[in-house]
Amino acid sequence: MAPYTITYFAVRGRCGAMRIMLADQGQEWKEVVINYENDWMKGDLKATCVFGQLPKLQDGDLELFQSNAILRHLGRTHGAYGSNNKEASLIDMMNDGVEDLRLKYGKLIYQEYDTGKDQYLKDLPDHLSKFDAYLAKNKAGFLVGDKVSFADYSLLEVMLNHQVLCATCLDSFPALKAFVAKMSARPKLKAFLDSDDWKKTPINGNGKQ
Ligand code: GTB
Repeated sequence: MAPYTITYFAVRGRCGAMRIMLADQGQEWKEVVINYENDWMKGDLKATCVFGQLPKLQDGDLELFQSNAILRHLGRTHGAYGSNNKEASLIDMMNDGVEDLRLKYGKLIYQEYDTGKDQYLKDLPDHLSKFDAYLAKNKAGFLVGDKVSFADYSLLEVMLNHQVLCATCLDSFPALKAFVAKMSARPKLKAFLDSDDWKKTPINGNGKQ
């Protein structure tokens, strides 16, 4: 039986990275898909959520909200949180950097897609250059240390979304581009990214991408 249950809307959204991580770690999980207009807006699930929002991860008797807390929990559980305290702190730092970009991306998608896309794409290289420079320092091909971490999954997912937004956006960033290619080629991850479960699930809740 799948040890994990993810409860979320029918999008990748804030569950993309955790699904990528579970797939790469060879884990199974169950999806509970919530219809936004009916189940969520008219039902009583929202009132049961700690912050009134999804996603929720159920792991045995642990019920967890906040997507980054979920990533950290899965990182701790599956050995994807560095090899020591120092690496764990650097992984936290990089994941916070990914979160900053994820929030900017979310603002573009949900609030200013029609008016802000040109400016967003002008600003994007500055953000991407920071990840590129950091990755270039680590010959192992991960953000931190010599094994994959939850921050790598999170960065990969945000980069995949950005490649949909702008197919050429990584072209000036060789370390970042190589990172995306190498991560995407990990066998279990590749199988998941090639699956309908991934490909047919919309990236965002408003159809913009
Ligand atoms: N900090 C939290 C985290 O990281 O988990 C943020 C969670 C969050 O923003 N959740 C949104 C939510 O629950 C869903 S992600 N919104 C409902 C509410 O606040 O009442 C964005 C989103 C919006 C809409 C859809 N949709 O229509 O399918 C999908 C995803």
